[in-house]
Amino acid sequence: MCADKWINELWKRKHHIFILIILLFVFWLSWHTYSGRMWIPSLSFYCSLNFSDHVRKDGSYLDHLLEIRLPRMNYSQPNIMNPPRTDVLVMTPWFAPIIWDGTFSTDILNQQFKQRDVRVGLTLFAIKKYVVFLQLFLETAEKFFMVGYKVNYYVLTDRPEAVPNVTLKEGRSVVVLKTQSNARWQDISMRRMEMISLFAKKQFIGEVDYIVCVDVDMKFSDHVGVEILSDVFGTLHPGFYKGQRQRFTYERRSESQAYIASDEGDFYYAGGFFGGTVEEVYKLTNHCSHAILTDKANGIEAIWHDESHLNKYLLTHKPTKILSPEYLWDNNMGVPEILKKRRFVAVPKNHNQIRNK
Ligand code: UD2
Repeated sequence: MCADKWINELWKRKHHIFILIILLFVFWLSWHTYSGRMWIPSLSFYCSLNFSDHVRKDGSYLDHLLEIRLPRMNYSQPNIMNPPRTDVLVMTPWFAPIIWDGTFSTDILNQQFKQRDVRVGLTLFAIKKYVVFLQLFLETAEKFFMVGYKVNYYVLTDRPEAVPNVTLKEGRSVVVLKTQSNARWQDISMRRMEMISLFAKKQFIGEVDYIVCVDVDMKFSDHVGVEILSDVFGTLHPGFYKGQRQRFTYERRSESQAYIASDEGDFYYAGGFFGGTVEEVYKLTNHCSHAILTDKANGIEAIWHDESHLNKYLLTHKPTKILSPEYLWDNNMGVPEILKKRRFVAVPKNHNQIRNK
């Protein structure tokens, strides 16, 4: 008797139950299409199943992959017996290329990257007085940085009203992201890791393919293009590219998360120029910001702040490309013979006048 009543009730509500089942089915399928990108887009799984595991298994997505096909091109043949650079290391022991002038063809790379229609984000922190560097930075970036590509300059600043109005080429924009300031310059520098990881997750992932993270007290003075792009890249510090690992200014106190022993280390990377795909930059910055917080909780601050943590990360997670000091030079160091180009150069600053102001 009781069961009959139940069945009757259910039958009356059959439409509701049907809708509920459909919703549960959609939820279940979209859960399986979740891939670490955004949850909401994954609900549109009917149109884009690219990242779904079960679709990967069936392999049909292979038929829709973008084909990069180079046109007939005119360039000099690579010569095995005559390498373009013999004066510098151009490859690491883990087969990551080191980018020096003469080692790449901009024409070939542009053909490849243009067909992929890559979008590049550049993060730029201008907190407190550092807004004074923005004008020159942006003007020179428009001349030399990723010319011909879609670029978002993400300017993170506590003074949005001080961001200059620079004329930009088509497809390029300045995106001002208001952020807090810190009392100490060391904290401002270190907090960049946290802020980049937060915005990578919340914004960059939906807007660009690669993120390039640089210091603002710099200017471009020569071509910096897609030759720098790779999953994760770091840049050789101009002060240490020739040095022995024992002499690198890594963090040497074992209590710090950034600790590197004196018999370890490949290169000394500069804190002022690194990047990669949004996913890899998220991993890097999220890792470093947690390491910085752990240090803080343990009452220790790494000797060169975020740069020390970056060096530790790139030791244990080898970069897939390395930029030579052409990509981060300081004219106080003169111009050695091996440096054919100075592409991105420090703008002289008076530390006392600019820091903590
Ligand atoms: C080196 C590194 C830098 C960082 C720092 C850590 C290079 C070229 N630079 O730079 O990346 O690792 O050491 O000690 O390798 N900033 C502000 N407002 C401030 C202070 C800093 O916006 O008040 C931002 C700004 O983007 C600046 C960056 O933080 O370019 C790094 O600060 P810095 O340039 O004063 O540090 P520096 O020259 O010691």
